[in-house]
Amino acid sequence: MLGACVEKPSTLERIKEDGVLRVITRNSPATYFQDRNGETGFEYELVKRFADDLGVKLQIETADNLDDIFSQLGQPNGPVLAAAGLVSSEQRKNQARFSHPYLEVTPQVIYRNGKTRPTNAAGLVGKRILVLKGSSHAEQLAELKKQYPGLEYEESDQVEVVDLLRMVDEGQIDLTRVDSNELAMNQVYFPNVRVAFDLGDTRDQRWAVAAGEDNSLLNEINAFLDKVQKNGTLQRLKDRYYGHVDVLGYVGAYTFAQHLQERLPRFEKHFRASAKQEQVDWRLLAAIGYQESLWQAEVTSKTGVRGLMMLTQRTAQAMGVSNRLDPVQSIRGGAKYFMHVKEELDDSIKEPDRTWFALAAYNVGGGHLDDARKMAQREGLNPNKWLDVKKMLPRLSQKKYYSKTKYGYARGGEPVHFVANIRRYYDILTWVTQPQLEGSQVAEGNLHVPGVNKDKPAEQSPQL
Ligand code: BLG
Repeated sequence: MLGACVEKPSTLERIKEDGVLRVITRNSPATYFQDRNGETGFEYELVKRFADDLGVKLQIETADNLDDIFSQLGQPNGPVLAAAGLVSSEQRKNQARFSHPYLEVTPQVIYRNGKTRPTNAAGLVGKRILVLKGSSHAEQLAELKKQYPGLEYEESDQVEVVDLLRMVDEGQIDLTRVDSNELAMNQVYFPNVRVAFDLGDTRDQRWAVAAGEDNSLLNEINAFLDKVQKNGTLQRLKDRYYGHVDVLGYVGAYTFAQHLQERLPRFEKHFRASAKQEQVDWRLLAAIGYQESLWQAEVTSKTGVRGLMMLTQRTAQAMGVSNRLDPVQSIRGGAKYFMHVKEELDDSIKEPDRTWFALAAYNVGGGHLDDARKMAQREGLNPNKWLDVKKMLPRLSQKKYYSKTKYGYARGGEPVHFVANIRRYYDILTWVTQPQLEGSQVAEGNLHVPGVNKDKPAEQSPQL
């Protein structure tokens, strides 16, 4: 019998047999962390889709630094795939094989607004520079040092990119060098952080598998990456994680970061208290408050709607709010009204869409929202899906459509922007703040960057 000659299973066959894809990554906002729904992050979401396609479970492991990622990838019983914002380099090609690219990034030198801005490599000399140990940034600075012997920099494996940006923001170091996507994601937390200049060529992020001959997994990865590139999934993920600056604009992103530090702390305990009362995520209430008033208590809109949560007179009365300009009353009334409109929604609308519909109703009223849902139904769209109904809402301001509806004209474009902005703020807030802790005291200024604890040295940071 030739039974003894049975071939060793390929890596891909083994993964399918075991039913598990073991992936190594970094615990950082641009890769993998925990948010309100559990595990998340750009790399996590991409690799989760890959595991789903393979029909296997995803098992995430985290390494403290980049060198560890590559050494663990080579272990016989180690993880089979590294998805950690990696860029291939000559040095790394001996340790691993890299996939097709999925994200283009540009290395950028970061400085603090108000300090002298270096504009080229020579401007790095004489500055306090800190970068991630073992990173391609460190590798390239080592190269630059040959040309500029006066260039000094430090490497650390005790920090993540968020720490580096925070240290620049707070003036503890002069400069760092990070990839453009990491800055894009973090810009909204650090108002003083600015790009000095792009240093180096645009590079591609890729997944890595262990060095060797077996191409089974790598081929499958490449086919998957090509597919998500073509079907738009990749673009949607990029927009969700790195699109803040595009959506908010540079000014909007700086402004949000500033307001997060300067305005939110005053109201945070009130958002938390009302959230607890109404059984809703406080960060969603805070996001509504930001959209409505940029966290300002004494505002009045052109249409006479007032206060931090922008209550109409009618809503205020119905919610028992006697002074709309009192932020505590406004937040309480807004929270109560939000939950009220949510409960009024049709049972057929399920989460997460239910939350987006409730936001739209908060802004445009339940009647107009119903009109848009009916329109969706007539168009063969799904009246329970926000993605479909939001296409109909702007029609409520066109006579040929609104004249045939029950509630008539409405500025239907407004709730579409309203919901989109709130979702964006909500995402950002869930990345920077901790969830409402059970029975915790309501604390002020509880801002928190994922993976980093400001009060403790980085090595003691909780693994999220
Ligand atoms: C909302 C009310 C809804 C009301 C709709 O208007 O106000 N929401 C609140 O008071 C919280 O109750 O629905 S209805 O009762 O079914 O009619 C429709 O009238 C508020 C909106 C209006 C909007 N902001 C909260 O999102 C607003 O102020 N728009 C005008 C902006 S500006 O004047 O052009 O700048």
